Amino acid sequence: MKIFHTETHQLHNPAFEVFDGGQRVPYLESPERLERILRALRKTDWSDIQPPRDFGLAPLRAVHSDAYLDFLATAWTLWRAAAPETEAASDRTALLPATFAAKRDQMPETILGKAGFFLLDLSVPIVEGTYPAALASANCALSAAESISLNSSLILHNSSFALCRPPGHHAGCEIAGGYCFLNNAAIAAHWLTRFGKVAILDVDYHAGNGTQDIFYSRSDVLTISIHADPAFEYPYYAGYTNETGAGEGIGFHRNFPLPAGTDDAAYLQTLDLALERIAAHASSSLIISLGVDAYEGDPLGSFKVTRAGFAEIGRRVRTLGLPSAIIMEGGYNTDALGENVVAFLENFA
Ligand code: SP5
Ligand code: ZN
Repeated sequence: MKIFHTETHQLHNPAFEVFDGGQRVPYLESPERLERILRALRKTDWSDIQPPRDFGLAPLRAVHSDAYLDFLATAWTLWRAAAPETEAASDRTALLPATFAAKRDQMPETILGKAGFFLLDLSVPIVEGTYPAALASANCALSAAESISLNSSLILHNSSFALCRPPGHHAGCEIAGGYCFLNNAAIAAHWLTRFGKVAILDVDYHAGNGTQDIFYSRSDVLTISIHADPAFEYPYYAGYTNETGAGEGIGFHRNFPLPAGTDDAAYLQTLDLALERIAAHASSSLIISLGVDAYEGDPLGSFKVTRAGFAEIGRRVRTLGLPSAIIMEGGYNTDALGENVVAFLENFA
């Protein structure tokens, strides 16, 4: 399997995030996550790991607004430049606002004001290397999309994996959140629409609110998310059953919220419904947002999906028989992360 990966992700390494309850904790979405997955992949005999190609900004501009991309590109420099001369450099290790936009019809002038506008929560501190790392992550997803195609067609039954971070599925058209800055899966999916209809299946434990936002009014990209019920879990304000698309896109978004404690059997039952909807879409390719935070031992999750569960989820998704680009999202049990990802991917190797 072609796997796209670069060390550039290491540049995004904030010292902390702020948890619900106010604790400042070490950043869970850490470079170590990918190191652990890489180690597990190197032990297999089917991993062909290569660096991504640079696709430039055009594929990003197709899903994110110019104002947002411009913010990400300049945020760190502007934030450092705004520091008073008397301030110690150590007081400004990240750009993280404390005020957020409840309404989005005014754009403040200062970088701090803009940060509150473009960030959703306290899990997306911007550091010096955030933008280059996010670009590299998107290029891994685009390279994975490109690798399931050849000249002007898709290669049947072919699969690829983007081993990338920061993840993407919480990033909307012009908002970062939930460790995500650029929506890698959405960028790859839009790129693949040149070959026909696309489906996105999001199995991360959290609702894919960013992906939902980006394709909500479109019928060419079907978006399906299976996740913890937002009534009790992040991202709280999207991911409900009654959100099914708007305008042209009505019927082309589906959420499958599940309760805390969801085990393999309950998860797989819902997966089968999701796969039926995807089969009916008759897309020419599939993007899988692969988070493994539904794992029973995940520090952010409440589900009880096992390693064997991930293997079975992968096996059933594979039965769709679609050219598939698998994009890495969440998963925070670093000890189990590599083996869980391999258990899923093996079906596609
Ligand atoms: C890509 C991805 O998986 N993003 C997840 C972002 C979740 N952020 C919410 C963090 C809430 C922390 N709550 C602490 C509960 C510890 N048991
Ligand atoms: Zn997640």
